[in-house]
Amino acid sequence: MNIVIPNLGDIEEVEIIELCVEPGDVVEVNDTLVVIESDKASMEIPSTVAGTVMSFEVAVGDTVAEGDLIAKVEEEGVAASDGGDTDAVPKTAQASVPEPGPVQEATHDAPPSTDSTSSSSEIDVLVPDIGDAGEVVVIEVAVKPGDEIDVDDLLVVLESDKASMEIAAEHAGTVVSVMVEEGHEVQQGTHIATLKVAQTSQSAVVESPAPVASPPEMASSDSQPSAQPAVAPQVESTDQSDAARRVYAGPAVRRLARELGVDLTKVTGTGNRQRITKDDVKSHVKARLTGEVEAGSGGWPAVPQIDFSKFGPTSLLPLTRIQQRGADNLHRSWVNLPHVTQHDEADITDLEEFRQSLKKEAERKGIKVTPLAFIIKACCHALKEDPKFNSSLHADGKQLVIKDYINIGMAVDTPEGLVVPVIKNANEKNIWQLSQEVVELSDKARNKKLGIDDMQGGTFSVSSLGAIGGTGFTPIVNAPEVAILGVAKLQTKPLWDGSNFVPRKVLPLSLSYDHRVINGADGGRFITYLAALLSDLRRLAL
Ligand code: CAO
Repeated sequence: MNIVIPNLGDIEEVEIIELCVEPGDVVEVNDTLVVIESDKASMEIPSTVAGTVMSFEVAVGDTVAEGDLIAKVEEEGVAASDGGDTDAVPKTAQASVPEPGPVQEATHDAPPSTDSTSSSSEIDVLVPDIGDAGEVVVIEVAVKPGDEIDVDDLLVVLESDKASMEIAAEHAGTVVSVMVEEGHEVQQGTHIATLKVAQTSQSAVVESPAPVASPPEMASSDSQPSAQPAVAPQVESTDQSDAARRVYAGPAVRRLARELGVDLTKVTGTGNRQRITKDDVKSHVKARLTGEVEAGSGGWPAVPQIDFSKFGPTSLLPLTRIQQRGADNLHRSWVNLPHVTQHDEADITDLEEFRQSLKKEAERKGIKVTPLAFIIKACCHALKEDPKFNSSLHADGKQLVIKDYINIGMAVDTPEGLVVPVIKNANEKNIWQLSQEVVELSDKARNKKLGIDDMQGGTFSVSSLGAIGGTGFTPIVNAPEVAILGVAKLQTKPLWDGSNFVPRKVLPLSLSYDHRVINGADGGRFITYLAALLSDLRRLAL
């Protein structure tokens, strides 16, 4: 049986980067024979028959195209001379391997992706052939309507219970609409997004291929985590003589590694042929945390791993996806940003009186007004006063990106975990509008109705634990923002008015900031100004 290169979609040539077996080896159906790689991704070519590998017709480094002969496999029970030299295209996508098949087949098999009702330059992006994965979950939506995208820019990330895959744009252009949200379940053919392509050939419009999906855990020879949010692994050295330095990991794994600051060359892969899986990356991080990784390899101080069952019964409580992602984000911020937290108190006796006086009017309007709306309003004023707090540190570490808009992220406690929806252009909204948006966004958060857009673009965050309690806490900055305000529970305290102690309503404030961007004096001025605004609302009119 001749094994040939299968349909590669619109990829013309690929390189052989690995021969996985040797002549004489006995293989089963779906055993990988070779790994090929394009400039977008790599994929395995399995044997379609069980038998003995007679010969390889290619060598590592060869460039091959669809239909090229790779290997000859003598089928079990079929004599070599029986004319069994028929070409066999591996049917990876239909095989019962535990991972989706190569994207190129998906591309080929995907329904025509042109929306017949839309203009000729609009292309519908569909979920490609995902093998036997059935339904997969959208775990990340990387674009929103209006975004300009380039070829290979990431659109969405899908995840099955076995692996994740990235769907990238095949055309440069503009995102017209995004049909899916995080958490949506999709399957082959599901409409993901519509793109308006900037420039496309006639054939691309008429028969536009589905986007290139990088199959999970696809091997790649990329030996360096990319600094860019690259979608597909970049082809670098494929030097087989130095196999130990090769990094075998798919795009999703590379992304995770980048997010966690993991050098993939230091990770031991446990997948097929030492391919690095997400679990490997996580185990590596755990090992670093527990000091199992050798000293000097960038490990953090060790946290001992303890068998708690030695001391009594234990059980495992799985974390929700939101909790897991939140943990990653908080950890990333905590280890990357030098945090300082500054505390102060605002006398909001007058604010509370005013707020109570609004109750009837608020009821008529159907709006619930809590102190939070005033706090957000005051934050907007303070951010205008010192725009450094409304900035992000530029990647070069030498300048600040000052944002002219003010979008306030609001921490919301939900049964699934902490989420931070964003009140856009909060500085342009009045107390009624802010109050309404606080309620709307927290309702959406608790009902799992937040869209990606609701959670993007924050420039400063507020975390209010006021209704719950506490006298103060140290919130973690929601990086790449540079500051966050924590609000604790209002208390009535005796304050000295110059001649007497009088009962006043005092609100504890805790401002955490990135000390690379904000120094203590800035922090002191910001929180003092904020407290002054809340203590005397007339100042908001200045
Ligand atoms: N002190 C005392 N009472 C307060 C208060 C404060 N600082 N802030 C709010 N309250 C009161 C409200 O006035 C309301 O009382 P009334 O109904 O009598 O007016 C009550 O507490 C409940 O408020 P709420 O929680 O419904 O509304 P909110 O606007 O204060 O907060 C939200 C909304 C979404 C921020 C909040 O519900 C929430 O989820 N907070 C948790 C945030 C969190 O988990 N942060 C930690 C993240 S780690 O940094």
